[in-house]
Formats: sequence, structure tokens, C-alpha cells
Amino acid sequence: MKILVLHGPNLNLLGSREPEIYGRTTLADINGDLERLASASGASLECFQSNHEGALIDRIQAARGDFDGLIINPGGLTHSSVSLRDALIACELPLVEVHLSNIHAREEFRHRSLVSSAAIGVICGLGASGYEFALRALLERKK
Ligand code: CA2
Repeated sequence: MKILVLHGPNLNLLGSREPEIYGRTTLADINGDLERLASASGASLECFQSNHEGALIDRIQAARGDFDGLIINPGGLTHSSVSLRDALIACELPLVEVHLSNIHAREEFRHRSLVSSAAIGVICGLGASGYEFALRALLERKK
């Protein structure tokens, strides 16, 4: 069981700014927790963050056939990127969309996600724990 975790633009800043919205957990903390949970379940996990839409799309294209599932927080691209959505559909992997904040309780432009209808599930508003729930869901599904 091999899981790819993708973090979109600006998520490298986690823990350093806007803690009232995104919490104090850093991206390294999130990745470390996911790696521990995956290895305790006999799964392997790879994490990738980019501030560049094309780099994320390249990573998604390369993942096709090589991974069993995908967890993605597309950051701001959630609300704007048709190309990211197209890549996620084309890779044909079960994916869970995660957001730290509750996008539905924020500005109107964040309420729409172009990714959600390509996902098997969406978790938002539960902070860093959302990633763990997403991983558990993918691991459980494959049992
Ligand atoms: O709640 C989420 O996880 C978001 O995907 C985060 C995105 C935002 O555009 C989405 O609407 C919801 C923003 C990621 C930026 O992360 C930062 C973290 C710390 C400081 C500044 C930005």
C-alpha cells in the first residue's frame, strides 16, 4: 500500500503565520505523523509540497499506476484550478481532499472546490487531524 500526500501553494508556511486559521502544526509535523501512522500499518508514504501548479500536476501524472491512493490539500488551487482537477481525474487514484480550515465557514470564494467531485471523500475544518483521518480512510478502504 503506497500513499502519496500532496500539499499545494503556501502550505510550507504552516505553523509560522496565521495560526488562528491554520493552527501551529508545521508541515514537517504533519508529514512526520503521517509517515509514522503509515509505517505502523505496513504502508509506505511519500509527501510532496509545491508552490507551483505545474509541479503538482507533474507529480500527479507520475503517480499513476505507482500509488494506491492520494491525499491532497490543494491550497488556493482548490478554488481555481481546472488543470489540477483534470490531472487528479486522469491519474485514476482514490483521493481524499483535506483542508485545515472549514472552507464553508470562510469567504464565499472558498466555498467552491473544483477537486471535491473527483474525491472519494472531503475533510475540512478539523485542522492537522484531518490528514490522519484521510490516511486512515484510505488504509481501511484497501483492507
Ligand atoms: O484550509 C485549508 O487547508 C486551505 O486549503 C488552505 C489554503 C486556502 O487557500 C484554502 O482556501 C483552504 C491556503 C494555504 C495557505 O497556508 C498558509 C499557512 C500559513 C500561513 C499562510 C498561509
